[in-house]
Amino acid sequence: MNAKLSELSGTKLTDGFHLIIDALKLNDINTIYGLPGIPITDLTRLAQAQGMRVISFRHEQNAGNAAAIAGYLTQKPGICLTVSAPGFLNGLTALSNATVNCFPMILISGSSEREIVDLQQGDYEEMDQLAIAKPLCKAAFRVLHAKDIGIAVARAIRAALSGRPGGVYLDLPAKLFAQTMPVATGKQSLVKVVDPAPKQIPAPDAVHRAIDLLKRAKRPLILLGKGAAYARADADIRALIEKTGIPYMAMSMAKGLLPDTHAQYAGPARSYVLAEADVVMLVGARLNWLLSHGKGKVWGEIAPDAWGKQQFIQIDISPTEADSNVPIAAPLVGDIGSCVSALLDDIGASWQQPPAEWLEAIAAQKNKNIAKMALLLAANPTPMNFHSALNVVRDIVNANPSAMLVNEGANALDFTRSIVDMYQPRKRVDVGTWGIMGIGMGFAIAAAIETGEAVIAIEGDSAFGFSGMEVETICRYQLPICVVVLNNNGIYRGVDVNPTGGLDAAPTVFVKGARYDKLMEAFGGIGVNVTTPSELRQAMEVAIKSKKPTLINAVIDETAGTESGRITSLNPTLSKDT
Ligand code: ADP
Ligand code: TZD
Ligand code: MG
Repeated sequence: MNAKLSELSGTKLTDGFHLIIDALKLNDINTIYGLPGIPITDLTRLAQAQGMRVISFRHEQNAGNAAAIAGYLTQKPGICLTVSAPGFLNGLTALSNATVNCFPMILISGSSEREIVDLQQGDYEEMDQLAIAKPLCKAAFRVLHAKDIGIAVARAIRAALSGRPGGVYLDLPAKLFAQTMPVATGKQSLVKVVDPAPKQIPAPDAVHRAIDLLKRAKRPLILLGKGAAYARADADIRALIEKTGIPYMAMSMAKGLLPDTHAQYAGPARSYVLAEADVVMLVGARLNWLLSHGKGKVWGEIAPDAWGKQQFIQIDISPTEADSNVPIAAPLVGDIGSCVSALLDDIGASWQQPPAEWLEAIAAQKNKNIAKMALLLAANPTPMNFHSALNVVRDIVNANPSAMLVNEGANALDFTRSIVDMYQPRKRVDVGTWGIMGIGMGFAIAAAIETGEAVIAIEGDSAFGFSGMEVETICRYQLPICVVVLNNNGIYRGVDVNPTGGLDAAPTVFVKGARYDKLMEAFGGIGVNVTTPSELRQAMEVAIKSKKPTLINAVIDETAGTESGRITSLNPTLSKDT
């Protein structure tokens, strides 16, 4: 029925714009991270008018990263909204990264007219976006008729959240938005998704098998990954660890699931326990490159061939994760909440603590490493180095345990991960599975929006550059974000020279003495330049207290970093003969 006819007959109409917003709101999705333009400008306006929070970014990749981490932090898919072709492609990196990291997210992009795109007749921002998105995310859908919007949004939500979470692409051709239908029919077409992430209960024999193996272990270890943090089974995970007395390790985003100061935390003895454990129980962590594929190299350090002889229990929602790198003796397939609670039921009252020999060996190793680190942290060299700067951050996080910590860079990442203790679950978000640069400001913005907590972003100067323009967004929304740029004049270090003697700087080196703090001042935020730990401490304390957008340019010794941070071993080296 066209608009005129409906007016005549008195039927009120709705359109594609309204239906999309109604469908999201019906499913308790109330925030959109995006960037306006044809054909979705009115969608952003209408969303705001209808009471949704619309956070408008300067580049879609940052909006996409914001949506992705919002998904991780809330267990609801984060929404990123972009224009067609280039905007879509800008968002796609974030969608793909979300999928790789198992973060639930939906990228909604406007697209050009199907008829023109399919005949390749050169429409405005023409691109077959659905085909491009498909291999890079968990699921991709296109909606051609307004009556299908409800079901499409439902499918997208279910695909993002169920099983292993991930990124979903929703393609909305421009014509869809203006399509109308009677309000009542439109309402009926919407779907409230029931139980979008159904529990997956593990099989009892798989639970017994896991417990059996754990009981026989002489040197057991529990390894928590970000899947465990995402699952929000915090109390049961803690109970399992404390009841069994088994030492545990946390992957970077699982830090704080139990406080890093917990007596059973083996983090400071990482290399030792990874090499020496005989049975390792993985809880929402994959045996990918971050764990040397379970085969024996730990962050570049070659462990004795113990890894090959280790036995694994793996708790994961994805059945095909088991045996992906090494044989898994006891796969436990299900959601982490159900699996951990089944394990707790099964261990019974008469659990034997792990052999004292193992616990003592870990404690000795841990104490040795902590003492070594304490010396480095206490030193106060000039210029400031990563350790003396991060010693301050460590204290600030200790004093503000509910603050969110965002972290990217190479040395800036690796040192922060090992120096800054976390105390609460899901407070640390970082470069994740890909080790991707550019998540910084997007993650920081969504962390502030979704949690309402103060956010501390510890950034390498290179890492910061990937999303630095979003300081304007931070100022515009007046977010309580304190960005600390650990500025060592470049990628890894600032000391490389151009071997030809030419005028171009070496590829890893930036403008010396750059003042990133001025960037924040340009938009009305607080910028501070610091060269000593006490100046850094003062500036961070003021920032956290004031909740004002702040950027601290922390001048770090440009010789302090190492190539690739702590993953030097992954770097192919030049042959000496070439
Ligand atoms: P990390 O990088 O911290 O080691 P990974 O991203 O490699 O963590 O692994 C996370 C794992 O957690 C993935 O294999 C994913 O399938 C799994 N996972 C995510 N959510 C759940 C859940 N609710 N229950 C069970 N497994 C989950
Ligand atoms: N591009 C993208 C998207 N991701 C990447 N990981 C890289 C490039 C390569 N890369 C790293 O792995 S770390 C890094 C780059 C460019 C920056 C390191 O420099 P930094 O940190 O200033 O951020 P440090 O403290 O100087 O090591
Ligand atoms: Mg740097």
